[in-house]
Amino acid sequence: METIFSGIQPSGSLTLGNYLGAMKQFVDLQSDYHCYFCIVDEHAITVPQDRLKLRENIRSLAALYLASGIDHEKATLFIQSEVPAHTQLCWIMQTQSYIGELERMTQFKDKSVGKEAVSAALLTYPPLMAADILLYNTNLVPVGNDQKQHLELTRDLAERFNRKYNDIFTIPDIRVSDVGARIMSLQEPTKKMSKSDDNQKATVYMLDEPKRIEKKIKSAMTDSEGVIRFDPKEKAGISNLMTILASCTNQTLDQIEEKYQDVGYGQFKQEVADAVIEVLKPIQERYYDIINTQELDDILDHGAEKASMVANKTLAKAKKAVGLGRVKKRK
Ligand code: ATP
Ligand code: LTN
Repeated sequence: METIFSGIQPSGSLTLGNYLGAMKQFVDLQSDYHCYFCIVDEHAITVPQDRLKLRENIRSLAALYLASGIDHEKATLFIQSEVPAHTQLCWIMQTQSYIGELERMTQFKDKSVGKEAVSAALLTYPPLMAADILLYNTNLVPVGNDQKQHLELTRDLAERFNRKYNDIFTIPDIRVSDVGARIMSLQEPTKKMSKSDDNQKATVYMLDEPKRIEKKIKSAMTDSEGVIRFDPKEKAGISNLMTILASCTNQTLDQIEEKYQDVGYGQFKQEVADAVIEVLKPIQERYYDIINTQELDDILDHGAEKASMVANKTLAKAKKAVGLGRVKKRK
């Protein structure tokens, strides 16, 4: 069986974008692959975080993985900072990374533009991501569209390392889903829906109450043409709502275009809201059942243990390949 690794940052409350672009796919994949799903808290602190909020977000994210349908008996669910091999291999991967290529990353540029002080860790975010993936001999990484560039760099770094030292790392393939790969902001539909957006109206959170979801979708930005047609350039708002509906109801964009030919925006928005609520409601119910239980801690403890066993083996090989530490004599 092939191996999948993916991670989500506990940098805020999860959004509908995170669910449709990431988690929903993870759930579908867990039966066919060996899966590692990680709460990447060390990535989250590359930008300032409130420590109490971060703690809360880490636990909440773990519960949302399970509530969305991740089965801890099939997949390994764990917290990045509880497996020290990630930062250790990251250091080695940093030695293989050029400052120029890191500075060219779109995410780095976006998150550092206009800022006076930017952490060095924001720049070295991709080698940590490469370490995450390479530690588990990962074959496939499912991510949203925005992470493609980081994945391409991971492949470059792994190939560079393998050429220079030993063939230690498996070169991972990227998997971006077609529908739901990029859910856009409800208020500025040319920008992606993001959990760190300051405008609450722009984002549907996975834990938003049904009434709030309905209100947000009803006030989503659209256009004045009055036609439901997929055209992300000219009709970004309507196209985004179509993507959301397609992804929530497993319909194609063509099917939606056909079905809503003679329907007004008001009714269309209502149907989008209903579809989103239907997807999120059962997840929310399971979330509140799990969030305060010891079982959640047990699952995360067990996950970190299982992940460490595999990660430490790869780390040992990489250290040996570059000549770190000692070769211990057997007694
Ligand atoms: P932040 O806003 O803090 O940078 P984020 O909301 O973009 O975070 P991440 O933790 O970076 O979320 O991403 C987790 C996963 O969710 C990734 O696979 C990412 O590609 C996916 N994802 C995030 N936002 C969206 C979106 N709007 N549409 C589709 N997928 C998304
Ligand atoms: N950078 C990713 C989160 C992430 C990740 C990973 C995704 C960290 N490590 C390894 C896939 C594989 C993000 O911001 N979405």
